[in-house]
Amino acid sequence: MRILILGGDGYLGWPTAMYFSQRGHEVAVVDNLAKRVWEAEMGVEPLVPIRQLPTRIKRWREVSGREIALYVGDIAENHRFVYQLFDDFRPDAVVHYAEQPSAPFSMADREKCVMTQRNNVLGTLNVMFAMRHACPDTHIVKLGTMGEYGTPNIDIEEGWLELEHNGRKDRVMYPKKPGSFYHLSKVHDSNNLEFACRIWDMRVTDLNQGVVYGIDTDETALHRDLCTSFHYDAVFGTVLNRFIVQAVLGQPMTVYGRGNQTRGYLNIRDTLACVELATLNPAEPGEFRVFNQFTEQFSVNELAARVQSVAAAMGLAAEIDHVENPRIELEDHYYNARHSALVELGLVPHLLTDAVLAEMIDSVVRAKDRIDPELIMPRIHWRMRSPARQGGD
Ligand code: NAD
Ligand code: USQ
Repeated sequence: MRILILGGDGYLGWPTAMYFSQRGHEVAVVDNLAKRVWEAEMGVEPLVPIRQLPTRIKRWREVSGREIALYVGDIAENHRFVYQLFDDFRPDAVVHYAEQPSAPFSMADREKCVMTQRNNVLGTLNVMFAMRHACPDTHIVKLGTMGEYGTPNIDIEEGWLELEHNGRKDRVMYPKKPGSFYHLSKVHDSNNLEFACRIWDMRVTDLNQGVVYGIDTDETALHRDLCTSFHYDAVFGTVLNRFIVQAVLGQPMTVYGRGNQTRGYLNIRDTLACVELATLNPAEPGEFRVFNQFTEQFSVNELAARVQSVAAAMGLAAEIDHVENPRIELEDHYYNARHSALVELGLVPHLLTDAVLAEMIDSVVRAKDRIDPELIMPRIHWRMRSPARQGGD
């Protein structure tokens, strides 16, 4: 297949590009390198330096003998670039990762909130319109997030809900209660894509992905220049990746609040497997298909305890600290989310075993000298101060 990866310089996009390339697909990546700018703006760096995208592609060619095509451009702000891209590459499938992915970043101030929603929502709209023009039958696999649902007090279904009201029945999109302006941007995307399915017969799979953890995939492990960007800072780092780094550093793990916040999690290797399953089994024309993409659910306390126990077995005395929660989120709540569609398509999950945790700890130990302890504590709070007190907006 001809597969276009939007956001191909990112944590998930780059390993996905190599994964499909390794399996004989014709792959092109698109990125405007914005994440590298946002990192610079926030003063953070991935744990291990990552090569420039053209260098990674060159190294991949040397290591695998395979080509990955590159398009550098902004899908949100440059619609002409997007139209040209689709006219030129004519993909059979599009995997869309190209968004600002951090909840804390989107909550920092007005500018970052607006930038996040503008970038994410307009990028997806430009892609929809360009696909309608150049390749209306192409399937789009869009990365959404489990956080679109929030933590409702009822079971979470896969995207849709059968409703009975005053004696009548309907099938509606599952109600959303997201917890940040970033997560909200994904809700807006889902609504726009579902509408495009209804009016243009687009084929869409919305992957409501849980929190991803992990450092290596089979392809990133082939050469150190192929590694992907692993963040542990309080802006772009996700919770398990952060806890591993904190354990290695000997700094207490930062459980926010009471720590009973429960989420769906998956290994980065399963992200690739799920995206492949969705791509090889496309949605029908007019179908807005939603998969909840995670393999296990844990509370933050459970994750911290797991890391602590594996670290102890490796001679690392990891402590757990309950720090003030910088977010506004339920800390004690019901959580039961269905996630059977991908398993029915054949997903065999990589679960969070002690061996997986030990492998991650080992990798981080090798890069321990590069950890900057200053980047650990959260500085962005959901309870924004008033502009007058903050001296800005
Ligand atoms: P990432 O920031 O590492 O990758 C996103 C890439 O998209 C970056 O390289 C960035 O430069 C690029 N990009 C952003 N806006 C762009 C634009 N307008 N034009 C072109 N390129 C643009 O993020 P990630 O962790 O790899 O996440 C990828 C996707 O998966 C995101 O949509 C994110 O919301 C979603 N997701 C991630 C996780 C996770 O735990 N990492 C979980 C659920 C969903
Ligand atoms: N948390 C802590 N301590 C930390 C960091 C986080 O207790 O040091 C808690 C948070 O309060 C939250 C949970 O861990 O309750 C998850 O936080 P996270 O930062 O790992 O994940 P989140 O902000 O939800 O965002 C990440 C990705 C995002 C993706 C989302 C999937 O950055 O791109 O959409 O995971 S989901 O959470 O399912 O919506």
